[in-house]
Amino acid sequence: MVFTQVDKFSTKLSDKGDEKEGEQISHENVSEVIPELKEPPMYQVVLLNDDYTPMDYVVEILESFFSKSREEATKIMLAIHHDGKGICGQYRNEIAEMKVLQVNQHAKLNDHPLMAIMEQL
Ligand code: TYC
Repeated sequence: MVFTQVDKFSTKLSDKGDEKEGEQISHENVSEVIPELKEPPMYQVVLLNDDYTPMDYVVEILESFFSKSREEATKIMLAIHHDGKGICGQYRNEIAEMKVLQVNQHAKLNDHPLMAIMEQL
């Protein structure tokens, strides 16, 4: 049985061949090992500054949706306030999308213009 692992994301497609262990594998067999899709991209969730959302509310959002400590959340909130935007965390697509939706929905329900977006890394 031929099992050629080109990298950890490769898959064996054929059982053809009966090389012994350590035996060189022919090009014919190597071509049967097709790499699977690349690792999915990561996204950063970014909070945008505005003139109206209370600072305390932003700190609460960072604590509850992004698991930041009070101290860390305060630093991030102030960085956003000064720089216009700031990174809250990095996630895979589905998780980043969910965070953005949850934050924007929460802000809307509480009548704040706070907005989260996601950016592919
Ligand atoms: N700029 C806001 C204020 O002065 C505070 C704020 C910080 C708003 C971060 C949004 O993502 C934000 N009240």
